[in-house]
Amino acid sequence: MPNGHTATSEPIPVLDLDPFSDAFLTGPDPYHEVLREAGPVVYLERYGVWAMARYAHVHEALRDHETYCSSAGVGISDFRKEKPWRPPSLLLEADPPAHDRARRVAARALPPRVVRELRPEFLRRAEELVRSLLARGSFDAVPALAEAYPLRVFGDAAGLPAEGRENLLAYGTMVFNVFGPRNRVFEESTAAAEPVRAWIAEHCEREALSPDGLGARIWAAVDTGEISREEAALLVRSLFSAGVDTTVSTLAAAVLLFATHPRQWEVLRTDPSLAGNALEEVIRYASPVQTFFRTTTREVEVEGRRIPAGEKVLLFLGAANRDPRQWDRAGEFDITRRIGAHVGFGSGIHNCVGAAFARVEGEALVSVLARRVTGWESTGDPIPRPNNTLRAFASLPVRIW
Ligand code: PQP
Repeated sequence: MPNGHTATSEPIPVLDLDPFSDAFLTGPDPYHEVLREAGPVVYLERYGVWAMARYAHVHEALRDHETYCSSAGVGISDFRKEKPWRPPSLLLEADPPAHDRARRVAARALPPRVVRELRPEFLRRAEELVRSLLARGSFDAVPALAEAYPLRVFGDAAGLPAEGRENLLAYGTMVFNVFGPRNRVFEESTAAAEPVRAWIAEHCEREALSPDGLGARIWAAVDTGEISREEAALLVRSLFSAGVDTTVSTLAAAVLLFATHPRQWEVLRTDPSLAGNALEEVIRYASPVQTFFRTTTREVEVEGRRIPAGEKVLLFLGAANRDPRQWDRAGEFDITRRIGAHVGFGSGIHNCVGAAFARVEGEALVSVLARRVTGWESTGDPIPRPNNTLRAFASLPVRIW
C-alpha cells in the first residue's frame, strides 16, 4: 500500500479506477485526464499497481531502465512471481546486457538502408490499394485498409507466404491483450488465437521464411555465431508479435481522425508532403500502444512520492502524449504542429526498434491517400475493439471520394 502522510514522503492518491475495463479501453481520454491531474504517481488499488500519466514522469521512467526494469515483464504479470505465458521475449522482456545483444541483431535486420529501399514497394502497394478503395467508394476501413495494407507490406517484407499471414492479426491481438489482467478480452483473444499458435511457431523457423526478408536477416545472425537457432526463432516471434497489430491500430486511428477532421484533411491534401508529420501526429494523438508496465528494482522517489522496490508501475503513454504540460493544445489533432519527442514509440533503450519501418510504411500510405482522396466521411458509428494495450477498432465504416 502507498505511504500515508509522512514528513519525508508526499501522499499518493489511491484510485479505484480500472484502466482495463471496457469503458476505459474504448474511451480512455477522459480517464487519462483524471490520472494526469490526480498527481505524479497514483496507486490503482484494484490491481495493486502504481501508475504515472504525466509526460515528464512517463518519459523519465522509460529512460531509467535500471530503476524501471523490463525483465519482470512489461505487462501486469510479474515474471518473478508468475510463470510467463510463453518464453519471455529476448527484446521486450529483457534488461541489459542480455537485451542489448538481441537488440543489436534486431536492429541489424532493420537498418535505415533496408527500410529506405522498401519505400517504393510500399508506395506501389498503397497506390494499388487506394485505387481499389476509391472504386468501391464505401467500405469498412478496418479490414479493407488498416488490416489489408500491413498484412500485405509487412507480410511481404518479413518473408512470409501469402497463405496464412492473416494469422498475425489474432496472434498480435492476443499478445497485446495478455499484457493486461485476465479480463474478458484477455480470455477471448487467447482462445481466438489458440488455433494460429502452431502456424506462428512454424513460421518463426528459417525454412518457412523467404531468403531475402527480414526474418532471414535475423536468421543470418545464427551463421555469424551471434545467436542460437532458438534465439533466432524467438526474435522472429518478436517481429510477428510487434509488426501488424500496432500498425493496424495506427492506420485505423488515422482513418478515424481524417474522417472526423475535414479541415485537417484539406490541409494534408493541399500539401501531401505533410504526410510524415500527419502520421506522427496520429501516433502522438491516438497512441496506438497505450500502456506498458515496468517493475521497480529499488525504492524510487518521484517528486517526493515513494514507490517501493519490486512493484509494477503502469506507464500511460497515451496520457503522456496529450499532457498539456508538454504540448500546447495537447487535446487537438493538428497535423502541422511541431510534435517533438512524443512517447508513442517509447523512449530509452527499449524505444521501438521497428519505428523507422512503421514510419515509412505509414507515411507511404498516408501520402498516397493525400494525393488520391478528395474527402472522407464516416458512414456509421466507429466500433472500438477493447484491447488491454492497444487503442484498436473493430469497424470503421467510411466513404471516400
Ligand atoms: C509495440 C516486441 C515488441 C512493438 C515481443 C514484442 C511484442 C510487442 C512489441 C509493442 N511491440 N511495438 O514479443 O518481443
